[in-house]
Amino acid sequence: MRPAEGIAILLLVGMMFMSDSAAAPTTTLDEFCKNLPKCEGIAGEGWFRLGEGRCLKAFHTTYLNFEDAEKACTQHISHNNFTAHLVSIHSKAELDQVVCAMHKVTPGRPPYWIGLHLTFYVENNLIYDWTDGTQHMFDNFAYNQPNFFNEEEKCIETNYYSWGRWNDVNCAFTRPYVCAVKV
Ligand SMILES: [Ca+2]
Repeated sequence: MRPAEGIAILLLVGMMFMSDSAAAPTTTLDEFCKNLPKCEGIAGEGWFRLGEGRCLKAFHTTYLNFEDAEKACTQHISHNNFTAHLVSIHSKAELDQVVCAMHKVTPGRPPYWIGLHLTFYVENNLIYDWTDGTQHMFDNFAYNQPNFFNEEEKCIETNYYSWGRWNDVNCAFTRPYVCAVKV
């Protein structure tokens, strides 16, 4: 064996060891998400099924503030006369599908915008609504969130410390975002 080959093999073994040890938590999510059904009803790549009648896509390369992210969904995506919005989430099953769609394109777990935002508050009474107009009945906030810090945090990001956990932040922050549309 020539020295260069020996070094190459050592490097390869080292890389395999590193990726094995570093990937343990994500391998579980890879396994959990491997059967996420693709969405056949909408044009373009990267769309996955959401619940019974929607499709979703994680737009991971463009960072926008909350308002512009919602506009990116409403102004550029529609299907059969339905307009897309930032994703609304109504059950654990839907939450899992959103997490998997994000994880497939960004295993590093950046925070993403979802469609929940504060629409009314008086003292400790905080009312949140989904931008698509559906009823807000399901929450998955992280511990001690939402905290409405400095009375400035009115928009909801997900993946706060762990996949799928929500946090209220300043709407001017820029985040990648998840759009969903009826099909
Ligand atoms: Ca917060």
